[in-house]
Amino acid sequence: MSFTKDFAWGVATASYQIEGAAYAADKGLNVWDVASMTPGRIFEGHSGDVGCDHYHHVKEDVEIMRRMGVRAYRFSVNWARLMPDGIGRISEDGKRFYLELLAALKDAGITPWMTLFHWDYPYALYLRGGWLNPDSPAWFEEYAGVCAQLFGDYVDHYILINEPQCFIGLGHSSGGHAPFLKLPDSEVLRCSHNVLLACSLAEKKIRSVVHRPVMIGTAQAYWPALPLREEDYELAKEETFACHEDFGSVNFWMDPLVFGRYPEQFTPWFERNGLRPAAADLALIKSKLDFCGLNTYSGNYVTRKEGKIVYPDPQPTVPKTDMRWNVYPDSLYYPPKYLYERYALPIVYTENGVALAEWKDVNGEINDDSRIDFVKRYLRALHRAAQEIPVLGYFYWSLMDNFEWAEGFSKKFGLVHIDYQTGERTLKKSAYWYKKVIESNGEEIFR
Ligand code: GCO
Repeated sequence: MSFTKDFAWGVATASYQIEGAAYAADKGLNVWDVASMTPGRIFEGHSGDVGCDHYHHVKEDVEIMRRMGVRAYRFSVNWARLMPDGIGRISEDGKRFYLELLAALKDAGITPWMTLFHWDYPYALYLRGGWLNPDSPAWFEEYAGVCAQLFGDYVDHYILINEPQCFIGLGHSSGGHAPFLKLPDSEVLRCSHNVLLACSLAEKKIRSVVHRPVMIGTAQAYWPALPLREEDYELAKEETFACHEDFGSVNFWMDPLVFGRYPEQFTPWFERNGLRPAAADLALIKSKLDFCGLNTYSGNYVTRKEGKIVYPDPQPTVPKTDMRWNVYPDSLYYPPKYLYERYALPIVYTENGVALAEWKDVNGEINDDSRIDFVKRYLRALHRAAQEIPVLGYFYWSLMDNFEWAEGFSKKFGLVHIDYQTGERTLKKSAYWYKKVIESNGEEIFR
């Protein structure tokens, strides 16, 4: 058995991480543009002002994907590039840029998967309270409608938001990402609720604007508990869905969207923090999602010892990526099953990949064998899952080295190396290997 014939073999990027051109034409600022102006927030003062400069290399980057045989490309729209004030006015330049990208993808035979929001929140809306503002769902709905209207002829696959766990959890609660807020849980829960309302309004809006069947989902940061032994499966699943009183769980976000209710185990936490969601809100939040998009890099093993739940520390032999994330290929086997059992939605790996400490060698090559090994191991696990549950696609994070948020350009996830001085693109050994994976519809991972 192999991956389905129309499996979406893809690569992923996000606007702020690759576009650069932060001050092009009438683009509005976003919270990451502004965050990078404050010293101490981002590694060695890096910013996405220029970075990979994808804005000026868009044709070349699509050509690279074509050469790699990529079938699907997940990218995001920079909200304030398209709508400088977040709502109202549309930028002609922003519109032109994304239409140019979409036309190039079409020529190259690559299916676009468009993320509406990958963290670069318009600064103009942030100044009006951002996700705390009760109007924020309607702002997002308007923006989603504009995207559907302008790009709907090209786009059948929509990812409403990327990783609410991070832009809300890290961005508004623990303060490690833009807008670098440390709000009390009561306020962060309001933000979260508005994000869910925003998703549901956007989902309905897109379907009403694009008059044909489209696929709509979200991309969730999913860092699951893994069964140490086969018999720990149910325990690991329960732990994954438990309330840890933070914003990191996947069911905290997915249950309301799929079932129209928050997970029961979260109620005591909500009550302590004054969140009493109105029944009408929950009915509205319930959305029609077509797939469950997941971003997974690793997880934590769990087991039971003498009746107690324990998370054993990894053995020193466990390989770690340059993010210090443990290489646990099981993360792509058990966890998609937990979610399919819960939501009965087909799974899409909207992100998976590895950061390595690497550089161009004296011959101008990047022989990233460890990346090939990482993807091979994770894809073997996913292949095993795909024998049991529907899996529609896999997007390697990322097409190119890019701006890794607070880590700046210090972490390299790309299949393509970027020289940030010259803008030169160089395919790494893994890019050629991934091409073979795609051409063989996955058979290459068993070689
Ligand atoms: C996220 C984002 C990506 C990251 C990637 C590697 O998960 O943080 O979706 O933008 O760059 O996951 O950390």
